[in-house]
Amino acid sequence: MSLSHTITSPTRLSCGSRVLDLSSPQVMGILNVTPDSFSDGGNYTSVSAALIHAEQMIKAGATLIDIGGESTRPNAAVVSVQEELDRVAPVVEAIAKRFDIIISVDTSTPEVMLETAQLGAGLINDVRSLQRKGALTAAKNTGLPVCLMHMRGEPRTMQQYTHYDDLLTEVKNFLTERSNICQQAGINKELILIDPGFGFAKNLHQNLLLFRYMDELLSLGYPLLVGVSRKSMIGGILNKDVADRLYGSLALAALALTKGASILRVHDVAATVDIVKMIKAIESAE
Ligand code: 8Y4
Repeated sequence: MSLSHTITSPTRLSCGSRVLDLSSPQVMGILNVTPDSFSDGGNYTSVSAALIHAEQMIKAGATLIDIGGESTRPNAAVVSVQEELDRVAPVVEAIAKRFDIIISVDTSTPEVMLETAQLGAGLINDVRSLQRKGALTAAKNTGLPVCLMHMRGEPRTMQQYTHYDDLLTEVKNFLTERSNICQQAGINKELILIDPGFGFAKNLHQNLLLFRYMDELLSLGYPLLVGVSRKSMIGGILNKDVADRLYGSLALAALALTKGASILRVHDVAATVDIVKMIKAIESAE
């Protein structure tokens, strides 16, 4: 038995007014709210489209919905605080009013953390690990759990920072440092999740290697969130466009579960939930 098997992380995550049961893996559905050029995200069309998408994912078995208003694509436009708020807040508010679901807000912006927490958000998913000015304090003041993700640089520059002497150790050290800083800022250890950050400042080989050994991150003692759905590491192996990456995504979802992931961040909720149920059934057979 390896050491990681003896290290535990919390099985109940307090997400504002709701509790997430992490005694078995959970599926986080990705809600797209990136608006087209005719819509500002806060209008009726985009809110109702988001509600329809959210309802589908909830019916399919998602227990969290991740909502983001800033694209992390390398060439994406910079979004102002007001723009981000205008996109995300109406959607968070509408979903919180209608559905019994934990809303994860994909943001690095303190104002967005504070405002969406007021509107019913249950988790802060920050790809910058609370490194933006004011983010640590804002996150602490919401009282919500935070997902700390490994990345280097900024989404627009991160692919310039793919030199590592020892990838796994450096990812581990980064997440250890960020989680320590969170706790020094007053965030309860039980409110921290970690994420290897697949596709963020990593080339194809590094993504594969990190995936293979990600179970070593369990030794840090935090639940692991994994986001690989439709990502380029699948495209790179299968040579398939983003629309044709479902089977590859499901293979990695299954593998991530066997490696101990607690939350899977995915586009294809129904298919992923079937995988979670099958693996649960096998692993609970005596
Ligand atoms: C196709 C599909 C191509 C998806 C690219 C992408 C993560 C995350 C993102 C993640 C956590 C993305 C907000 C990138 N990835 N949050 N966010 N972990 N915690 N790209 O891996 O999905 S956005």
